[in-house]
Amino acid sequence: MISPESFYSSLESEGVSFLAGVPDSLLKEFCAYVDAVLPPEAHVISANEGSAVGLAAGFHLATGQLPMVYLQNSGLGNTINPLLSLADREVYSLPMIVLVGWRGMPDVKDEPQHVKQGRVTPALLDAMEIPWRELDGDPTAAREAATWAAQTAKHTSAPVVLLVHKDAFSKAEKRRPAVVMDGAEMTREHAISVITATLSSDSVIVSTTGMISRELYEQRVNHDQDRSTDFLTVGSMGHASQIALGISRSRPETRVVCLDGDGSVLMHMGGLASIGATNVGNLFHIVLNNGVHDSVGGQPTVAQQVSLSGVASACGYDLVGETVATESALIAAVKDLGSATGRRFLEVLVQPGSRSDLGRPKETPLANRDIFVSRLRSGRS
Ligand SMILES: Cc1ncc(C[n+]2csc(CCOP(=O)(O)OP(=O)(O)O)c2C)c(N)n1
Repeated sequence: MISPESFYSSLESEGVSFLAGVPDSLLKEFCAYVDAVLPPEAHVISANEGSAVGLAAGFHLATGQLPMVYLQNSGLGNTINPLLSLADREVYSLPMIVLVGWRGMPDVKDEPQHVKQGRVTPALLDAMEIPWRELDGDPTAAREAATWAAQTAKHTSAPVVLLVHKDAFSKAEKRRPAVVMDGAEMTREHAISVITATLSSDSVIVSTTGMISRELYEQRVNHDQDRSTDFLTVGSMGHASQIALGISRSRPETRVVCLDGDGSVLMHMGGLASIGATNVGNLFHIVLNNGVHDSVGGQPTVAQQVSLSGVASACGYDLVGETVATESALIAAVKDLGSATGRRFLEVLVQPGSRSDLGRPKETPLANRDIFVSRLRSGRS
């Protein structure tokens, strides 16, 4: 396996002096290490993968030095525009190493949302004419790959990709202790159970990528609750609120709830402006803010410093509740905002972490879609 510390030191000796990215489960040990050792001026956990490319571009323009961007291949789509229309040799020709966690690699079992993305990743990189190499767990090959990537990026003055296999990295030699949001008393899973128990049972729920959807699903199964009201957005991180908006605009009589995460909201925060500017539909947007990307290793998000409620107010939501951190305040706020109309927002501070035996949805995304739409279109919600 590759030690995060020695891989980082290979990169450093090749002149890499700035990193930006969105954390990934396959890269989590490397991400934890750089998050622990790099000062803020040398590392940014960015809102989305495209903005990480932008940050890397700006760093290179300002310093002439070589940056690295890291991401999960799910986020490759977010990078395509800035890689092709900014960093590409035929545009501004900006060198950078792009470290990509390869979820859904062929012959490695993975979740449905990763399978196709994983299969087409090499072809996508080829189509983008970006040179790439794989990084399995071999430490010597990893050192050579770091040298190859840095030399190629500098020589061509363009992006190069290192595609990282599952289990390539060993445990981080250093990691920052997790920060708990001020006053957060509930786990995310408990908050979800309180929310679902308090909402009116005809509410339709669109939940975001990662543990939030998994915990919602588990809770439905464990308590033998109706699952036909839930759309689990297993992929497409950051878009759950817009799926919910699309539903609520088209079915204004339906109570639509979006269960979002702070990392997901930040990823495409412009969506909040679209919700605030909409004057049709009944949408209750709830953000479970644990201040971290919990689903992929717990790396911090800037939602530890940013008031998401303040952003929602500024975007023009009809009603923004006081941020809540306790069970009693959550119940009161969900009753209050849940029975109101228009576009409403509630930020819930929760603790990081999840159960180690948390399951995954047993139904396929297609089966989830089918039971969801048949319920939704039947008018029972
Ligand atoms: C475009 C994209 N980038 C990255 C990922 C990997 N990923 C899955 S869940 C997640 C973190 C979600 O964080 P948040 O919304 O705060 O929810 P939490 O896991 O903390 O509950 C990330 C980065 C992804 N699925 N898609």
